[in-house]
Amino acid sequence: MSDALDALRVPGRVAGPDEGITVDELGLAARNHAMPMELLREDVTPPGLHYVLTHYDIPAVDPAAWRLHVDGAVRGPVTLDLASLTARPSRTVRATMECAGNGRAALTPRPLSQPWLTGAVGTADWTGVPLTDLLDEAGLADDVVDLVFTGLDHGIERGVEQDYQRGLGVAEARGEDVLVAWAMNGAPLPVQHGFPVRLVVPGWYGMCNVKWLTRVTAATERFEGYQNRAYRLRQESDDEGEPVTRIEPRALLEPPGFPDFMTRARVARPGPVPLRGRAWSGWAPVARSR
Ligand SMILES: Nc1nc2c(c(=O)[nH]1)N[C@H]1C(S)=C(S)[C@@H](COP(=O)(O)O)O[C@H]1N2
Ligand SMILES: [Mo]
Repeated sequence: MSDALDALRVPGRVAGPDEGITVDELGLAARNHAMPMELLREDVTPPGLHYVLTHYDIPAVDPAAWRLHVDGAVRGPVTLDLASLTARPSRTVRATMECAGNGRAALTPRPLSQPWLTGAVGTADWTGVPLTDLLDEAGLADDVVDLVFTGLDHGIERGVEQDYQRGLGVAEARGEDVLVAWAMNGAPLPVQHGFPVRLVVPGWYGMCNVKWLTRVTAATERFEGYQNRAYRLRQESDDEGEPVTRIEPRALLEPPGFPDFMTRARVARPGPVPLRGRAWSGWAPVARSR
């Protein structure tokens, strides 16, 4: 097994100057999908058109057997089944989620990965139990610094075998809009978005929003797992970089006119063409919309 993992322990790389999208990247692009840009016209992304990114396989989850565990440095660990989670007081939060890699296929040089153009974004109404309520029930120890969220999916990244896991600082995790969500747009979560339950951290890039959530572990040391180490903003590949956290301000236009099938080049008839778009930011509300 370790020889097999060693063979997969290849460092990330950027594409050569004339290197096109690789077959591996095509495979990722065919599994995962963007939001069609014309759907920027909708306040809430219609069902099935929210972008999807899944690193490993979509796990098979039996909702009757599923449990959420809140454990680690707590006074009393809590285990909930789906019926007891959904019976608790809930709230609904509208959140625009964006993958930290949105736009990477147009970067020069281009990092090899899921080759997003601009559509790795979507907006949904998420309903769930505020995480802070579950943390209160378990009783966090005073020296907790991070909450670690574990999904039921499992795979390998750069030779590291892992469950999908992300850590989040305790102050951020206690935000009133941070949800252990069991509904998307008023319906059970679609399987590709984390059925039966996912974490939603409004304002943070996608990687924090752990799908197929099964465990929340209170940790007294900073979590240094793969997914927290992997997401860093760097200018050069050997920079130490800065951790990627909240969504940076961004704006995109609804494509005007009508498209050419192959190239997506836009054609508009002569005359005024109103341009509309949307802007979002995970740091502060967008102050002006026109
Ligand atoms: N368990 C698990 N959670 C995950 C992922 C994953 O692969 N596994 N991908 C993350 C990334 S990188 C992004 S951008 C978002 C995508 O969420 P969506 O597919 O619901 O749009 O989920 C995040 N949560
Ligand atoms: Mo992502």
